[in-house]
Amino acid sequence: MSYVMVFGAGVTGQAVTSVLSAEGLEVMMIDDAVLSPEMEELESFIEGASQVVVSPGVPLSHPVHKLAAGKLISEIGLARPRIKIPFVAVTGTNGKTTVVTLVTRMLMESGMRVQAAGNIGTPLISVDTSSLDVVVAELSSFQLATTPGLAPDVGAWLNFQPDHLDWHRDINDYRLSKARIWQGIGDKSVIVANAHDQVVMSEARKAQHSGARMVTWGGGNGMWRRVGDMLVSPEGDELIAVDSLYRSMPHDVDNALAAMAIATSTGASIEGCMKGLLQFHGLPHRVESIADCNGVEYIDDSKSTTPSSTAVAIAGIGDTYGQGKIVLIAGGRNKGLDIGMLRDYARFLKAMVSIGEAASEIKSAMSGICPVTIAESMQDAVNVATDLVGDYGVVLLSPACSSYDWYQSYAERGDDFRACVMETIRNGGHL
Ligand code: UMA
Repeated sequence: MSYVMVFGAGVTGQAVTSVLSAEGLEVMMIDDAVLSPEMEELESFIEGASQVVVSPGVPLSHPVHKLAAGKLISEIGLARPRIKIPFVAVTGTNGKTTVVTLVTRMLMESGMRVQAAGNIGTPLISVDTSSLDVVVAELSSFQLATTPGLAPDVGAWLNFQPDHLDWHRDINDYRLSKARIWQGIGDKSVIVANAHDQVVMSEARKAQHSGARMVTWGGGNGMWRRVGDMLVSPEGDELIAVDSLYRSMPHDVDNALAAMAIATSTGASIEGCMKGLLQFHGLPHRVESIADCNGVEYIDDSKSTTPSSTAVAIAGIGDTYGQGKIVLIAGGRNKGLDIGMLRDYARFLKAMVSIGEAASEIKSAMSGICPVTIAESMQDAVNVATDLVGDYGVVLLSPACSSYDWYQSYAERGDDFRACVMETIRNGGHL
């Protein structure tokens, strides 16, 4: 009897194995960390399989993708046909988890039974839709790259910046993977797109040939937009003051507008959207203020794993503090991205402390623009940054790199930063 081969024994692989096994299918789970099969062995495992489900973290360069061609199906591809209720899908380089969280709350506050799933944590295949009205999925480019014909009822693409170039073949492959968010979309569906992002809008216009309705947000010309200090609906109604959001950096406003565009396209009421927005107080490790000590604010932005995301954090904080007030701790494992783009934001920086595998690369990229000190540990980095920042300013961890050189995840890195900050403060802070 043939079996389904599941490649990768992480959260996705285990969820797929459990669902398919419960349905009576035979499943063989393989993982490089446990087995690391020789090429011939891998070929023979694949030969005996009816289908091969590859986990999202397995890069396109891994031989399994080529060897299993014709048999490949992603966890999202397996899950999608099982979902018979409205299906909302959200992708984008930055802000996905925040927007999915906001949309989920807005729908709940509108009286709908809703669950968030996908890259946010719970695999889509594990969601029991029998007692739900709608599913909201956060989808990464890894998940979309191996999922054709997603056909969401509401599909949103938030923004596009270089990312994951250590996983994708190149930037175009990354873009095409993201564009799959709208593949197979029907004429009763809704395309939600960022009016300010040229790549997103160009792909949205192509997807519009399906007859799907387009809803835009952002900038001065999006349907959902900011006018003065107010967030405004497509009808021109002033809904909520920017100041009443838990924070009002430009990306917070973008996230709020995107979430309202998505939630109302899914049936949320304006009142539900307002309640969802007002209850939201941010997510951990995303420009999260963790301590204030004698004029110095410590901010954990460990989730910023790309230079573009770090740039957004620097610019937002720089807007409040003025120029030359941030000491930035950055570094980790570079995902094949151009760290040099941070040079454009150097006016907001007083100094940098670089960490991890990319420490020297960062020092060279910022040479002559911003002083960079290399630190050997997070505690060292926090101590050095605290000494450098002086009496007033911000120590910001916004690494622009993944955490996998020193940590298991960005969350573990953020938690370590917090612990080190507390230790520094206990030892007298910068005084
Ligand atoms: N593995 C191999 N060979 C490889 C790579 C990985 O065998 O070449 C094995 C590892 O040994 C490990 C397993 O695969 O046992 C891990 O699989 P995975 O990396 O696909 O991770 P999962 O645990 O299945 O979690 C995935 C997402 N992770 C990634 O895409 C890297 C989770 O997103 C997601 O929450 C979960 O599925 C449920 O959908 C995390 C993430 O970091 C948060 N996502 C990236 C991001 O947000 O930047 C895209």
